[in-house]
Amino acid sequence: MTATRASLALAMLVGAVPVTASAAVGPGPDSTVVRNGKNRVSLSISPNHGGLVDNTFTVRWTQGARRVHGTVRAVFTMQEMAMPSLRLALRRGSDGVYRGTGRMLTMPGRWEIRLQLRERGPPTEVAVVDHVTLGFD
Ligand SMILES: [Cu+2]
Repeated sequence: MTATRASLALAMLVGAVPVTASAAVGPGPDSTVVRNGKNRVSLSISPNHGGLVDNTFTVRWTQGARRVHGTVRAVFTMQEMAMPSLRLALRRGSDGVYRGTGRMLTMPGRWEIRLQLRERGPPTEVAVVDHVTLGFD
């Protein structure tokens, strides 16, 4: 049995709205919520394992009481080294929840995950830092 520990260490807002918010979770959780004004974005990662394995990214994005309807993509950038960013388009389900699965956290380390919403006007962006550690028991 392989156990991989990962945590979302820090979440912050960047992008069009000049307000910075932060959230810290851990140790070990795989979900977090970031708020900014009307935007409330929750991100869950399962199983949040590093390496060449699939992870599923689930995003619930609301503005006030409204679920957004635009396109959401996730951009993955490793923090410690120069590697090309990876992009994953999330699909909006009939339940209004965005999901995407892929081999995005390809190495252990610290990943910035930028969630970008395009609906109308300038995109709204939220950034989450995901600290992925491989642990073999
Ligand atoms: Cu790397």
